[in-house]
Amino acid sequence: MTDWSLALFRQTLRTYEPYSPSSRRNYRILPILSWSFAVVVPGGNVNACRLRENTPRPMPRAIKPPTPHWQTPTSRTSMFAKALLLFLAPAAVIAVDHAVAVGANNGLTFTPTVVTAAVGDTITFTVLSRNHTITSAPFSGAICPPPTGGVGPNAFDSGFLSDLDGSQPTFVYTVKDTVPHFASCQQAAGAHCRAGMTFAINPNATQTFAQFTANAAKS
Ligand SMILES: [Cu+2]
Repeated sequence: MTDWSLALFRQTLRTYEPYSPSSRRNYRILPILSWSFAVVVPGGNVNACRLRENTPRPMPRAIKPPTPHWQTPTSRTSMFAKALLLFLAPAAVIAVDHAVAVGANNGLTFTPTVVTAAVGDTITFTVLSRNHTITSAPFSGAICPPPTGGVGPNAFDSGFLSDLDGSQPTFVYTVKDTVPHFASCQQAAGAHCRAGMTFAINPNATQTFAQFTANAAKS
């Protein structure tokens, strides 16, 4: 195809640009023009195809690729949160609540009498009869009644909790260390305490629950 015919054809295509506002009408005209070029100019159709390939087409609607998860700030936050959870998980998993009944079956008892607990564990005392306290006491000496507020580091004292109305009140102690803690009841000026209403958290070989109960009975 000569330069002038190519130029003319380009101009024709430009004139009848398929995407111009009057494109519907031009679509009808364009094949006729193309055909005439094919007849008049050998190779015109091939060039028409080439030209049409070069014709700008509407851009496909942009599809934004998803941002890689390692680049988004939220992802970084969630990854940090996951790492933190993994770090904290062991502590969260091993924290246990130990249930202790106080005065079950109208007795002067703690059930169970001994709890082995880790730091962070909780002990939930539920008073099932009468009116009692859960008060930390010394291992020996003046045990009964244990003093108000309890004895020793990380002492505890529930105060009087009455089940006389059937409300079954509770007291929750969170374990803060692993040293032995002993407890009893303040009721009746130490009578419950001396009668064996005794309890121990983490007793050991030198400070046993049996010895504490024996000490209480004598106090
Ligand atoms: Cu009591």
